[in-house]
Amino acid sequence: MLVRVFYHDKCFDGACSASIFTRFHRECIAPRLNLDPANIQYQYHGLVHRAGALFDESTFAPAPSTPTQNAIVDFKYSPSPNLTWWFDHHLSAFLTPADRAHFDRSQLSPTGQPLPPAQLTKFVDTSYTSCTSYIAHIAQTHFGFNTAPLADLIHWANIVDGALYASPTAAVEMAEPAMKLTLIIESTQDPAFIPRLIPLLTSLPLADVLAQPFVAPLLPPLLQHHQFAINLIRQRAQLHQGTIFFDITDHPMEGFNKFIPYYLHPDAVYSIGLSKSSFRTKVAVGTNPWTKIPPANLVNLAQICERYGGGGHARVGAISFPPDQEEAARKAALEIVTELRGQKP
Ligand SMILES: [Mn+2]
Repeated sequence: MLVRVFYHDKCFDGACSASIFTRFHRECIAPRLNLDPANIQYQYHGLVHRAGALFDESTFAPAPSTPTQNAIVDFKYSPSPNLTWWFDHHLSAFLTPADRAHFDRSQLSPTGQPLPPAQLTKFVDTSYTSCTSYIAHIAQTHFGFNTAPLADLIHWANIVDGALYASPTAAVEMAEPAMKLTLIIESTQDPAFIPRLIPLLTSLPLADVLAQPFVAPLLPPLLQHHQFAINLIRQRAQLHQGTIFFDITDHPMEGFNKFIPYYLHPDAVYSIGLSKSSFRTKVAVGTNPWTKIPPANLVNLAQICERYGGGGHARVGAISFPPDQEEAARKAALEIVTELRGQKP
């Protein structure tokens, strides 16, 4: 049998979800299908969010002369008749109401009765912090999967996907193997890397995964870049009236850890960063996740960003400008800085 596992690409929770799904399938589903796990081939395919159709139906096609199952984990639903398994925990799990209705029908027998839990193969629950923890829960309660050896992996998938770091130091100093693996997973440009990593995530402790010869050498240059970003933001960040502003457009970079401003200035409430990458100039507007200010007294940053054509959530938002509109981006950033410094929280 061929099992194709489609997972949220360049995401720690996506890779862990693919790994835990594989182990669950091998330990619980193969015996139900009377298959020797040695005769099952697991293949991994990363999925990214993009405009329009997310899936090319042909990628789910049955393999010639081999029984095939397709699974999607930590990513949107597909109504493809060739989709066997689906697990997601995102609010935006369905692209359309028709997809939602298709999913609802998959929970019923041909006569319209709710299927017993052990016959369900498609699952969504937005109350789970990580898809990894959701797969573990369903696999354990519906199929008798033993999740005990995976407790550490599940713990870290929740911390990373929920950004539940204990402190700015934990978020920025990245002492834990899970955070170092996250840094590598989010920045890899090698399409073969994550598929190679996935099977190891549920067969080795995370520290041992990080020590693999194909993993370990990737870390030092990323940590070096991270340290460069910390030093640059340290030089530029100005904290006044609870709001940090920094402009690093003269050092274009594809990304940096968004908790750095609060690591440098733990007393700040808001942070506005102006930065530049190959494809945009970005105004990033955030609230310190560790602020002691009660949520009711905090400004809704999504509303501010929407005024400038951006968006986001109440606590964190962003506005993207084309790379050649740096001055417009700077003007917007400085207006927002003035507005937030005028707030009395
Ligand atoms: Mn996730």
